[in-house]
Amino acid sequence: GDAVPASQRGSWSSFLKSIASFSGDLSSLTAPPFILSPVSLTEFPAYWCERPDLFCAIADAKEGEERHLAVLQWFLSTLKDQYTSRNEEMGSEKKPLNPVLGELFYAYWPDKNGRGKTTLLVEQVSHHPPITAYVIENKTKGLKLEGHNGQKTTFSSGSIIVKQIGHAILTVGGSDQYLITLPRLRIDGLWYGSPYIELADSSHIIGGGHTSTIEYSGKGYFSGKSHTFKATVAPLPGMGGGNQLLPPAQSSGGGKGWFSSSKNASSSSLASAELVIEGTWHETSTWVKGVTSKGTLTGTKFHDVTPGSGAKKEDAIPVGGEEAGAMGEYETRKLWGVVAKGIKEGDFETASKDKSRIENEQRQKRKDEQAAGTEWPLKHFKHEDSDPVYERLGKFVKLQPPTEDKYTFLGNYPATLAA
Ligand code: 0T9
Repeated sequence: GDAVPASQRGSWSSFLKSIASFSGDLSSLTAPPFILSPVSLTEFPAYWCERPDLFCAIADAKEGEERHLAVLQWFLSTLKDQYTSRNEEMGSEKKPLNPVLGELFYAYWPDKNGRGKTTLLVEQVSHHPPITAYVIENKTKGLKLEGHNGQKTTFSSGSIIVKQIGHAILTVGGSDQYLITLPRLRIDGLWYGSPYIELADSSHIIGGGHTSTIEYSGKGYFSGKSHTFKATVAPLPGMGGGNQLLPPAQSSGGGKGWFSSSKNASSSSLASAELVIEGTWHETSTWVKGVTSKGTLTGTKFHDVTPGSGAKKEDAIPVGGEEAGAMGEYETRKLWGVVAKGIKEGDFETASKDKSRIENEQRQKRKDEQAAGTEWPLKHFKHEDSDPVYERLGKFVKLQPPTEDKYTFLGNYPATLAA
């Protein structure tokens, strides 16, 4: 069936034509009303922590293999929220509001069962191209996730291909660091006006003496099923810290070591120590090769985000209104308030009028800055041209590009988040 309202067919097909003849920054193209989302991209980093119990479990896991697997389990469990939640909540993928430079989103997940408060601070650090920087922190657990996100889009045989720019770094206890890279997206279903995301290629988690390579595929690929992945976890010898690969002679023995319960006990090749998990990222996954330091887990469940599963979803509580004080006009829900209300209530005239007002004001600000020879100052982050942690950890899987920009959080939490 066709999800495009009859009255918007013309504007949808011209929108598709403009996408097809365009590459780079899709966010600035004007789309027909039925495909608009009332939510700005500055709210998206909340997806990283909508299952705070899994995030906090990382801190409780033993450094090394066990913690690396906790990071992988949390990461996989964020994918459903990151990439299918608009379909579930709004019927299809929608075009998010394109954040303005300096736009802010502050939110938190409250303390529960002694896990402590988890805070989220987001700032739009670039408008052209759009780049969003964020920090998610739980001081009680000693967890900090810092990252930034941008997109490079192209069009290929009816689909939008989105290459994600940026990465995230998770720090546990101040020094145990994990580099997280981001998958490629393919937006399908455009022709019928019901876009959805499929993940493609691969992404990595590197840290804790291990590396995870997560390969993604969809309908018509190796398994034929949507939202399929295969994660391969391998130890990184010589990385220091965490579980290192020990030759069999030095292994502790007793059935719990890397090799003792495997058929290849005499081999010290990396491949024999590999762990493999397969499944669908929006549902569940299973250990396919599960000889871990905790015993043999082959055949048992690895992650589960189906409704009613253990990994509960909790929406972030936004800090706004009175409390937002210092954010002023730049608080995302305040800035886009009229536009969002218009989109939700079908009053697209009001929505587009206010959207134009915001965009014109922004253009004027940039002109004024140029005339004055000044630049918009970032509030919470400092831009750097390279990221030493990305460079150091990325070498293990020969990441391309070999370095990336970095947005370093200045640590200047507003009082409302610090408490
Ligand atoms: C980081 C996420 C990202 C942002 C969005 C591609 C996209 C903008 C970026 C990558 C988050 O961690 C995860 C989820 C969804 C991604 C968005 C989906 C999407 O369609 C938009 C792009 C810019 C469009 O709006 C394309 C036009 C639209 C009509 C298709 C629905």
